[in-house]
Amino acid sequence: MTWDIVSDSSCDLRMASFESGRVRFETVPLRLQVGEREFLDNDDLVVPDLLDAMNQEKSASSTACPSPAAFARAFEAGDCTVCFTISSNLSGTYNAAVMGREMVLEEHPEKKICVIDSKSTAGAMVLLIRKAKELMEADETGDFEGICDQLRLYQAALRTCFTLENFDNLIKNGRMRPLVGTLLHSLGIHVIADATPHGTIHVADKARGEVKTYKAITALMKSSKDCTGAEVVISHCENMAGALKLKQQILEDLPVKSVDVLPCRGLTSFYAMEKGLIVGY
Ligand code: X90
Repeated sequence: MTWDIVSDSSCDLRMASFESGRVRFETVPLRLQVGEREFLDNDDLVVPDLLDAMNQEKSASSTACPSPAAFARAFEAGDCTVCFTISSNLSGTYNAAVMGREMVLEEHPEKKICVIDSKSTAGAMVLLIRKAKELMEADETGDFEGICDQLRLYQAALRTCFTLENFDNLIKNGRMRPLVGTLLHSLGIHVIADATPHGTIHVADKARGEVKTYKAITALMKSSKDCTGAEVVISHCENMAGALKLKQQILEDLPVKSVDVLPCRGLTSFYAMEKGLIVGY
């Protein structure tokens, strides 16, 4: 019996950085359309090339979820598969995965496939993938349903918040309501947003200056749940320096267990844009 984890590419974890003797990991890429150019968000995508293309392009850019067939191909590979997707309130990816599951089960009713809506993206999905890997590697009885139940509970306990220099792509593509006050950015004010329990985006706070922004993020994290022993994953869009400062602030302010930093892949780079920081915990 083989264990598989499938995720869409918004998870920010690259296939090449996953290691396990027992569990296979595959990401199904979203597509990023920048003017006439299409970028497939696979391990080969070079984020600075994507950002350059976005900076040069005047016409509208957009993204598209994977097809059900792309998920079906990924699901056919394993006996027991858990799949995580970006919030179904932000993307059609979850629906595509559910349809891909149905396609595979028609042909192979013996396969076990569970699709979980992360109600988030990025770091929260990394944490779900990590937990799934741990549970699968430790499994001795083939308790697929038990593992899925634990992952659903873990999903519900995870939180996400983020701060971006630029919310244009989220707003232009209808993933977020326009911000009030367009002068915010020029005044050095940073907007801090978080994921609602339904997986939609909510503007939570504003802060002026870098230090105050990071402190406001840790205050938001503290008020959102008890962070004792929490694992935190920061993904950054070409902003390692900011990610490391935020990590330091989190370690100073909160009793978390760990803070990992990783670069955004294509989809989250497209929306977070340069300097964006996304925190899953
Ligand atoms: O189907 C598609 O084309 C994909 C659409 C994705 C839209 C939004 C991605 C935002 C990623 C900001 C972090 C947001 C975390 C909040 C989760 C509720 C970058």
